[in-house]
Amino acid sequence: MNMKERLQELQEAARRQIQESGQPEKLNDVRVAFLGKKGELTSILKSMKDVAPEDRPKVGQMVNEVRSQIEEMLEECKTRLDAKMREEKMKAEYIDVTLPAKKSRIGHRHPNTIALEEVERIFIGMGYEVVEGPEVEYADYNFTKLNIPEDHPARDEQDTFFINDSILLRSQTSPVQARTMEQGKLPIRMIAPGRVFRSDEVDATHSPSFHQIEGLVIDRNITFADLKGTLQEFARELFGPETKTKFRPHHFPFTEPSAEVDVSCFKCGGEGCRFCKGSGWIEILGCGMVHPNVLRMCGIDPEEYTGFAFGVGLERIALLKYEIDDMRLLYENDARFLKQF
Ligand code: 2NL
Repeated sequence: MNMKERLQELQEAARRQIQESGQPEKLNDVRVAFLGKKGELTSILKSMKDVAPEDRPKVGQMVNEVRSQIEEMLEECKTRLDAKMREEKMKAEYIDVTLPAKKSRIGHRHPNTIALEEVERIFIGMGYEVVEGPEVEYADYNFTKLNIPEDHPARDEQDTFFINDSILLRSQTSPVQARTMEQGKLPIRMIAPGRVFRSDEVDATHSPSFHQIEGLVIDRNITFADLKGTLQEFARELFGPETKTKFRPHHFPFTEPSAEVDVSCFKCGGEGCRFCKGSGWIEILGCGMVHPNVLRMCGIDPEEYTGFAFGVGLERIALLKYEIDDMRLLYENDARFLKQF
């Protein structure tokens, strides 16, 4: 067999093996078998010494042509195999993006937070600012500046958590308002929401730590009529447009005159039901005209400025609005309870 025939046969054998390889690894074996150091083509090159010297350039050229033919076939086959592999991979890893997704289970707001944000929304709508302050306070801000002197029974009544003689856990959020008044920027239209502390036993309506929202308006010519109108509007927005309010005289040391506010029962509309214990009214907050002593102690001239203030218990609002009958449920954080609101 002459050189040309050997080379043709070799090329043919390579073509067949390349076609049959089917996998990139096998294809590599074929490359080694034909083009490698100990491969078929190399051994042909080694037998060049048997070729007549005048034929060597021609035979050399043929060898090179066969080499590049085989390389080309290898390359083309590799491209084809890679494409096939990729396609198979795509099929195997196919994701149906139209399938329904796994429901992500996110939490949601606590009923206290829902109620707080509702109250904030109402007052922000009336032009109020939301202001926060420290939970650990000076007795001075918590009591003295609010017209509750050293020997006043309210200091005992409120059963306060004292840290020392002059520092305590605030028993109301009014110290935030006292601090705001002291800053001297008037007029003031603010609410102060936040955690407060009183040394109470835990039961269905009491907790040693609960939340209050207090409101304060200070300007020239603020009257009890402004107080009534504001709280009437607040009650309507919170409990519905049919809600009526009733202001009953009351006493707070920091306001004069003072009142407690009842709203008509939003369950029975005032007829009397189990919810309002037959009276048709539900007590929701305390309020009054800021006492001149408070204004004076906070650096405001009571001859020039007047104001009103009010305080509501956040938990009380949440319990009423969501018809929860035990305050303790609000603190247990049982997800089965919380997810109902
Ligand atoms: C209630 C009663 C009230 C205030 C809080 C207040 C604050 C300042 C001056 C005057 Cl800085 N008053 N706050 C006034 C009246 C009542 O809360 O029963 N809260 C649950």
